[in-house]
Amino acid sequence: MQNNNHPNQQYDENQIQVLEGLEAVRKRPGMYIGSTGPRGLHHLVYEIVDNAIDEALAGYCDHIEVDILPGDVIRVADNGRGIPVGIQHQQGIPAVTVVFTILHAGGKFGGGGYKVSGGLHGVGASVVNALSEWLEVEVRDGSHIHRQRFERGKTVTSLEVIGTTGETGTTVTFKPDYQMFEDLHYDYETLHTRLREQAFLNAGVRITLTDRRETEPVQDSMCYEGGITSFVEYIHTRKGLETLHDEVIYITSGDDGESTAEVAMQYNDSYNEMILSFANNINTVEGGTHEAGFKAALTRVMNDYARRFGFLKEADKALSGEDVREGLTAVISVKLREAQFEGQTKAKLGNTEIRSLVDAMVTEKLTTFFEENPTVARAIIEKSLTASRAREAARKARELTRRKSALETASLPGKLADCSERDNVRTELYIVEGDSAGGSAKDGRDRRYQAILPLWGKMLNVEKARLDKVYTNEKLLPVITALGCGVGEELDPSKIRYNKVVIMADADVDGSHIRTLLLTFFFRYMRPLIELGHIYIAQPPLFKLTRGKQVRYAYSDAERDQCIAELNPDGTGKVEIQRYKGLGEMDPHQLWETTLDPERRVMLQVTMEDAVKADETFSILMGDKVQPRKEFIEQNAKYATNLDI
Ligand code: TTJ
Repeated sequence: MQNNNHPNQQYDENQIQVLEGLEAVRKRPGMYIGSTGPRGLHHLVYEIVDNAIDEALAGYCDHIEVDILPGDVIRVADNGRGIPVGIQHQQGIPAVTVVFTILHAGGKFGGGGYKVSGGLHGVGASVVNALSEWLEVEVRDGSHIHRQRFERGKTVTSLEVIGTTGETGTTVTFKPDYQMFEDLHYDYETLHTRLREQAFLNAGVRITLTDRRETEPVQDSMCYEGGITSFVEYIHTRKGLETLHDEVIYITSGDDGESTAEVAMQYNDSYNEMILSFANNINTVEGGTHEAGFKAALTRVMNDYARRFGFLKEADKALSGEDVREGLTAVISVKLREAQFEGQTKAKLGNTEIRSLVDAMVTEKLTTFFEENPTVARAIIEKSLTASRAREAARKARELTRRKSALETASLPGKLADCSERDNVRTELYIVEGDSAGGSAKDGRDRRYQAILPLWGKMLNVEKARLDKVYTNEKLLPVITALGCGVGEELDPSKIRYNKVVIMADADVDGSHIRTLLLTFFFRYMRPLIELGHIYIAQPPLFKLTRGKQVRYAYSDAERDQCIAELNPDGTGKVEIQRYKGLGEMDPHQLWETTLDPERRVMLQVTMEDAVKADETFSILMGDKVQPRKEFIEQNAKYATNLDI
């Protein structure tokens, strides 16, 4: 009789399980890494680096090296204890092999570090293995160097000793599989930004990124002893913002074994709030309980202090959340055992216990900080009081505009060419920069469900403007009234008059500015419309290619070349190439064919991530501090098209 625990049989069963598991990853890669585009490709690196960071957080590693090798091969090395090479009894194979071949095995072996779960994060090294043409792991255990190689998730060499060493650590080298990804190119800046963020979030861990694809290597080594405090300082320096008080306020709950929370915050002299929140080092773009707890506590502490020390008199209205967050930059980082991620993009923390943890921590420690630093407290409270007064003035200005527009025949903007359908299921609003493009769009559209709003007037500098200016601005007010769903605190997304709101601007610098302006405006004052997926960006073609009666439109240089090849396969005929410099060059029919017709147009749905990027770009482009703007433009000159969202 065969024993169920017979090692060979168990090994066979495991092999089957392994193959089925990793096969599932290759069948539906998107389910495991979100996409097979550039985001998914870069996600592979984060997935591996996360494992090394866990080892660092457990206190056994202080340096992580990430190398981009020729051929876009990635190598991640740490100086931790090394993944265990001993036989894991449950599986009957070495633990390191388990890590790379069994789905969801992760790199955790009981205790140490926090378990990351949910969303696309922490799917594990086996997913990276499954999606790599090949992957090699090397473990240094202080005496031997062990190595194992896999191809497309399958073990091709058993774990072998290949040498001796006095060092400890783990090195993972992999080449993403061209059968799985559309584009295998790694973008240095994308990795740099993300790894810098990880260095801020994990104080004291050194992360070195090196690009070795060209003969001359490019390198950034990042280590921040100050952690998230350094993060806040970095944001203010990079944006060139003047701070209201010298020191970043840092608050932490300490580690109770279950979870930790930390907040770093500092006020600047702008009018914007920037709260970045993280749960288990994952950027929670949609916020969640940690952010809610922080905001609730901040509002309470500020009001209590303002009342207690007479900044607010009995008859005065309380400071609102928006008042106390004006000009605030804050980084919130929580680490917990079983993070639950919710929301549209799984980027919202759901654990309810974290709300009270952060709320209690901020209430207690910020109150103490204010009591011990009355000068700082005073500067912050006075800024909030000013914000409160400005908001009150804004409300009055808004009422005035409302009354004014009620007197006009219709409350819709005069330049709006509305659609005939009133039900907002199918309706679309095209916001068009420039009168000539607006004219073509009006004539080319399907007027049953497509409305056109041409924008005019000077560009508004939102960075310097207060809400009252936004409400009365000639450029933005027509957008607010055309959408009909209110703005700011009074926004009611269910009242929106159009299902899709499409920003349509030229593919040049001015067009890029107007897109950034509108996205920033939506992000700051109508954020739920982005979250609900109402906002789009039109993609007009860049080229028209004609051969005889055949016409093609191309949206990029690459596509242009492809179209030329298709129109002219034998290279004998002549293809006429027209480059569209602006939407104004298209006649109504062309505009319909390329940009308006739902059957043929190319449109991008704006994500919160796009909006955050626009907001940052905007702050840097429009901010009144010249230095970082200059640097930013210089740094991004070669990425001019990346800037354009
Ligand atoms: C687990 O507990 C015993 C000692 O080793 C711990 C461990 O797993 N350490 C570890 C894993 N260090 N580094 C890793 C690791 C590093 C990379 C680059 C990739 C992966 C999958 C794991």
